[in-house]
Amino acid sequence: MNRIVTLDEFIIKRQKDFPYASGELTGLLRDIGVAAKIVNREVNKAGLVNIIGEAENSNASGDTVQKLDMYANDKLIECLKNSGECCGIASEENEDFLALPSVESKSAKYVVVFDPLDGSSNIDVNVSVGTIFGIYRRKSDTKGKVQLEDFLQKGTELVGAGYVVFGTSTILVYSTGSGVNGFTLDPSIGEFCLSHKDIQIPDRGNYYSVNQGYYLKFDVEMRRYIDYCSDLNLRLRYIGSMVSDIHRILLQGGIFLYPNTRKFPNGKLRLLYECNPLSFLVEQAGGKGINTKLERILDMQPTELHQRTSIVIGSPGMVDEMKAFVEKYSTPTPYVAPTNGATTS
Ligand code: AHM
Ligand code: MG
Repeated sequence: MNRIVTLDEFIIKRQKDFPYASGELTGLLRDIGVAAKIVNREVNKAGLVNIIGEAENSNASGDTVQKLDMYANDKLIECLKNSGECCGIASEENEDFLALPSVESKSAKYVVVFDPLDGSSNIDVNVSVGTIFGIYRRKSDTKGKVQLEDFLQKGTELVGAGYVVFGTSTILVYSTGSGVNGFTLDPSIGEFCLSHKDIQIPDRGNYYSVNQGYYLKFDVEMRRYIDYCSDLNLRLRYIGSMVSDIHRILLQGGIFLYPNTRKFPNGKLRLLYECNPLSFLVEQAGGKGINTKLERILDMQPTELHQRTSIVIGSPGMVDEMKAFVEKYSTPTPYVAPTNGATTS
């Protein structure tokens, strides 16, 4: 029988591979693992809320029943606050970032960005949801308070990122920039155990993932590409939790698209909380992530915390092919005649 490797053992072993590592990132990852177990416990019993008795937002003991996404948000903040390794947090659920007080007068050097429960519209119907996180080294002076600039860093500056999918089993996938590994929670021992070692995304896959209900609202080149996927008999899979769709694509190959629509001219998904961490992981596994302007997601300079972007992400061969479609079919910028009397050649 193979010996089980737990998430904690794995993280510590990885730290030993870096002789100058101080253990702070290690501590942070372990704290995120703990938060994931707490959220998992609550997600698993979400369906029981109605049986236990949800009246006027109160449960049987009179406590206020929180929406699960807010619960996950609070638990992550709590764990990171107590960790002492993190000086600031930005969450999809909070308007502004939070500066955390130092623990034992220690000045922490990392900030964490996260989407506490991605795909939360799926919770009530027992469909997979997930937590996404990204870790940056702070840029501002560690003596002062954390600043907005500490969060508005390009994805290329990520020192680590990951997600937890609460699906048929609970899986935590993370990378600190040297490969991607996945850990499945064994509920009988309460440990995440290494189950997906050194994940490599296939060059192509049989799946495409897009909300085809918006087809008529996409730009023409995107519609052509989606028609092409359908012509190839690729299988359409769209869960409505990006993290779950990306998990399948990471393991089996494929492409995920959330292009700009008329309602969301810059795309819907959040650069900081969803697109950057997932692009970091997909790139670490050999894949690609770009926007519909064909810019690499990780190279985008964020200008605000809740910035949105379009995204095309997944198997490298398929993202390149989509890129070729956009280049071929996108409408050329219309010629504007000079108005100042200057002549053109
Ligand atoms: P959320 O973070 O509020 O849950 O929204 C993000 C989710 C993604 O997980 C998913 O891919 C997308 O929104 C679904 O949006 P739509 O219903 O427009 O297809
Ligand atoms: Mg989300």
